Amino acid sequence: MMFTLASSNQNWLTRLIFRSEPASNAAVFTDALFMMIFWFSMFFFVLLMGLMIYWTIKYRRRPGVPAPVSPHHNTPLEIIWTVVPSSGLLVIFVLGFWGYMEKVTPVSGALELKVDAWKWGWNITYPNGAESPEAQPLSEGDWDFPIFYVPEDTPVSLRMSSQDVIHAFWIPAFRTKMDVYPNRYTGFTFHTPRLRADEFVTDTSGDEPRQIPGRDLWVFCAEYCGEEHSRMAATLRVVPRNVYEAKLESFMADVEPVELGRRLWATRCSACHSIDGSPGTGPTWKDSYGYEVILNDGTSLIRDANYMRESVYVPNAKIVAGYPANMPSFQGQINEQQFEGILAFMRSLSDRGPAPDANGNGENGNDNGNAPEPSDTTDGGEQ
Ligand code: HEC
Ligand SMILES: [Cu+2]
Repeated sequence: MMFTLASSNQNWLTRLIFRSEPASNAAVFTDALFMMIFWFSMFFFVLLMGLMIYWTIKYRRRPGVPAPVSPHHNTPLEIIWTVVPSSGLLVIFVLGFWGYMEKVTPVSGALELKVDAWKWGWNITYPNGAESPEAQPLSEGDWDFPIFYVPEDTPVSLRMSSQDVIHAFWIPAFRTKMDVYPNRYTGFTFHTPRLRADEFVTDTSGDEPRQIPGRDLWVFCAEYCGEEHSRMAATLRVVPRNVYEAKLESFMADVEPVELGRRLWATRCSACHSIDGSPGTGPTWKDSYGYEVILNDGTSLIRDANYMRESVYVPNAKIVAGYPANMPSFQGQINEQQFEGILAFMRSLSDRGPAPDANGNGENGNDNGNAPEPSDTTDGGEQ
């Protein structure tokens, strides 16, 4: 490409407009094209307004001076003022289309990441099925948002879909955003920057925070998607390849079911389900497992493992009274091991459902008999 990161030099104007350094060659190209359109428009604005003001004054009505007859046609002039600006527009179109194609065309050998969007969060699944459990606030005192690791100097292709409404995956430093739809894949490709020797980020995943080579780029949702839209953010962390590979291994290493459940809750359920009893879009998980729930058809049952499983995979089968039926299905999103983790986590939050490993309950995965209350009432509720 003719514009590369090396040729990027920001001045006060580009800093004012773009706010952040471009982090890829495609971003440098986008900035250059934007500035070209800016100066193109500026040139014609100043030219036309200048001539207009000059002529308004020069040919103003003066007493005793008869109004000059205006010429009504001049073919050479009309050709010039049509052809010159249109060829400028043609150049803008060709460059814009070219830049767009560079971004949306998948590159062979690119790292393929699956991006999931939902109200209100992002998740990225790596090719080996790993998911990053790490999170950090974007600014001091803010919520935690997930951190997604990508290796430096590598082409990355995103395959994105939404579980509910339309979102838009936006990485400002790449000057690229793309809508994310339910029931359809979209995506774009970018080349991650090569790190400079002086770039470090803080890795808080261990016992002690430590500095590792890396660069954090912001990710936002660029489509207004509901009340927590502004909190639909994440960090894209560019790290050296060996750090990236070590991270993927650690994500895949065995995690305790309760911990796995907590991570999944934090990244995928916490927008709607609290764990401290406070109300949300969905019912809280505190003291939920093992307790009675009243459904919107007036029946009731005791929340057990099968009910929880159905709620996750077929959420509309039973709707809790007083709540909207807007929980997305996690069919195909949450696998068996992950569901076991969520169940263990929910049980650990309830005084009627100690986690299976807490006192040996539920080790066989069969939940019958674990509910402390007799569960006969369930039958009436379920028909
Ligand atoms: C967009 C908001 C939203 C998200 C995200 C969400 N849920 Fe829900 N959930 C709801 C709503 C609303 C209900 C109540 C209506 C119903 O029963 O479907 C509910 C109900 C449930 C129930 C039944 C709860 C009860 O008290 O009886 C379970 C279990 C559940 N969700 C699990 C999950 C899990 C696990 C996740 C994450 C993997 C999740 N939900 C993510 C909105 C959400
Ligand atoms: Cu969104």
